[in-house]
Amino acid sequence: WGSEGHRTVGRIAQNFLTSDVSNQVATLLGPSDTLESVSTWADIIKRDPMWTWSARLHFIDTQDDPTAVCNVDETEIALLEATIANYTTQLDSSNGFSSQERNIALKFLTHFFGDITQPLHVCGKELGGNQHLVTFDGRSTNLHAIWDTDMIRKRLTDFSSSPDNAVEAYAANLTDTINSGNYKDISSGWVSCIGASQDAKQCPLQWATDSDALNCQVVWGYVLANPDVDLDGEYYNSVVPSIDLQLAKAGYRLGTFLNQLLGKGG
Ligand code: DCM
Ligand code: DCM
Ligand code: DCM
Ligand code: ZN
Ligand code: ZN
Repeated sequence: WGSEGHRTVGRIAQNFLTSDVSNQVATLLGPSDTLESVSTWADIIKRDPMWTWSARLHFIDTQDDPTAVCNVDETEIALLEATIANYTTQLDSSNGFSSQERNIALKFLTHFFGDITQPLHVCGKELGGNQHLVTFDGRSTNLHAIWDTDMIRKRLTDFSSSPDNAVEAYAANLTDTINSGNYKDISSGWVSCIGASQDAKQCPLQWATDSDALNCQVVWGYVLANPDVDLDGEYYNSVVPSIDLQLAKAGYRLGTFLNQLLGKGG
């Protein structure tokens, strides 16, 4: 996701933190930061020579062939799974990592919980759609960019004409939908692997597989069938429910995960 998507995820997660965990997060991040503000840190630093090794962690080039095959296998997820496991260990207060190490672990986890729900970040076709040129709102761009950024920016205009307020309002709307709206009965399924601590290592595979399933129809179906159509119209309308759902999943998972990891009496 682009910055608006990641900020929405961070803000939804923040809405679900218990007061104890919220205080721990505030201490770890420092007085000027929140899960929303640090959610884009991993994208900002990935081009710094010191951090270029981390750029490959934002996506998985699966052997997808939409609309026929959209699957993630154990080998493809292995690096991201190990990364999430390592940063989970570093963030856990019982393992003796410094507050600076824990701060960095929290920032990476906040970001990767977001990117794993962007379907094109778990799709190998045309470098996750980066090479698939499309038209959106009269402009030439690519499929990856409209999923990361353009379609979320358009969605945000439903919530506020001020871009600064829109992320907050969108996150509040998705939070309400999880608590008492259309996601109420399905949200427990999004986090079931987090509760099952023995299987916590399986979460990245489950989540990437869930995201990748969208590639075969929702993401690529219309695009491949209608190569010259501006995606700002019918296509945008057809995918908005999936964008809402994916951002809500990421935020709810992150909040639930932090409550479990940091809230265990420490
Ligand atoms: N980004 C950037 N420079 C680029 C491409 C992307 O700063 N040339 C930033 C803007 C987006 C974010 O990265 O918010 C998206 O990251 P990714 O393209 O890894 O999803
Ligand atoms: N921290 C960090 N990088 C930053 C800001 C803070 O690693 N840019 C770490 C240092 C502290 C913790 O986060 O251990 C809390 O920060 P603060 O000193 O701002 O409360
Ligand atoms: N990306 C991806 N799959 C790839 C290459 C890149 O999902 N095989 C993502 C990372 C960024 C965006 O596409 O979000 C643009 O990548 P870059 O900024 O590296 O061009
Ligand atoms: Zn991207
Ligand atoms: Zn990223």
